[in-house]
Amino acid sequence: MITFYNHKHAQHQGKVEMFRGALVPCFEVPARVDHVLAELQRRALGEVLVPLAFDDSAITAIHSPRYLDFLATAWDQWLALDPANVDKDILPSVWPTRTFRTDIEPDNFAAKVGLYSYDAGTPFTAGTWVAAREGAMCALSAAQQVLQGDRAAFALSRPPGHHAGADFFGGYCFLNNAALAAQHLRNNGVEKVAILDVDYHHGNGTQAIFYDRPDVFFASIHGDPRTEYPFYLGHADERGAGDGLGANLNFPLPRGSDFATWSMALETALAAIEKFGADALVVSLGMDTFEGDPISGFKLTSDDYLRMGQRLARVGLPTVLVFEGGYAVDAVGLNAVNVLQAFA
Ligand code: Q9C
Ligand code: ZN
Repeated sequence: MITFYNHKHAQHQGKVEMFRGALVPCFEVPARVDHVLAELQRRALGEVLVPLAFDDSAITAIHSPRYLDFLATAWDQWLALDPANVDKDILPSVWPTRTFRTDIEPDNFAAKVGLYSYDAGTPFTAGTWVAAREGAMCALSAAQQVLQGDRAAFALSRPPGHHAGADFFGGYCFLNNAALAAQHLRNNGVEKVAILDVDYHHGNGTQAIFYDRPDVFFASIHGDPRTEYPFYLGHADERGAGDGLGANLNFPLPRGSDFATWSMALETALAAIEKFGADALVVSLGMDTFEGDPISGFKLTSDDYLRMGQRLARVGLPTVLVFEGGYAVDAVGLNAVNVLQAFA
C-alpha cells in the first residue's frame, strides 16, 4: 500500500490548548506522525511518497471560499495586530452562539477567529495553513491512487481533519481530509462513496458536510457525545436530512467499551455500507480508541488493530485510509501500522 506522507506536518506545532481553565500542552504533536512513519519504514509496508499538487478547486469542493481565505491570511492578520504575537498561538475566545449572526464577517480579528471555529483547544500557528494544505494534498493523492486502480492508499498527515466543517476548525482539525478524498472520488466517476469514521471522537465535520447528500454515506463509531467530545453531535438519531435521509449512521458507545462491543457496531456499520451499495470506502483512521490513549475512553488493544485491518480489507472495496487522531504517542505507530499491515 502506498503512503502519501505530509512532509510539512511539523510546520503545524501548537503550543497550548484550553483545558479546565488553564492552557495545557497540546496533545496533537508532530511526534505522532513521526512514529507512524518510522513504523511504516521499519516494517517496509510499501512506498512512502510526497503528495501530488491539486488545484484549489479540489479544496473549494468542500470548504467555503471565505473560510479558506481566513485560513490563508490568519497568521499575517495575527502578526499585524502585534509583531510580538509571533511567539504565541492563535486561540479563539469568543463565538457566535444561538441568536448571533454569522453572515457578516467581522473586521475584528478575534471575532473572525471565533466565527470560523468552535473550541479553544485548536491552536492556529505560523505553519498551520501550509501543513493543513499539504495534508489535503495527501488525502487527494491517496484518492487519486485508488482511482488509478490501487486497492488502497494511506494519507499520513497531521493536523487531522474529521472535526473540520465546510467553514470551521476545531478538534485539532482545519481541512477535512476524509471529506476531500471522498469528494475527489465522486468527482472522478465513483458513484457512491462510504466514509467509515473509527476515530474515538464523532466526525462532526464530515457528518455535517455530507448530511443532506445521498451519494456519500457516513458511518461513525465513537464515544457517546453525552459525555465525550465533540458533545453536540453524534447521536444515534442523526440519520441524515432531505435527499441524504438514511445516509448517515452513528454508533455512540459508552466510555470503557472494548473491542467486543466496538466490533459489533462495526459489523452493523459495514452491513449498512454494503446495503448502501458503496463503490469505494474512505476510512477516517483515528487511533485514539486505544486503551492507552490519554484523552479517550475505549479499551482497544494493539492486537485489536490487526483484527480491524483484516475486517476492513474483507469489505472488498477500493479504500482510502486517512490518519486522524491518536494521542498515545509511543503506541500510535504500532497501532496504525497494525491496521495497515493486516489490511494489506
Ligand atoms: N483535554 C481528534 O481526535 N478536546 N480530535 C480534548 C482534552 C478535543 C480530538 C480535550 C479532542 C479533539 C482528531
Ligand atoms: Zn479523535
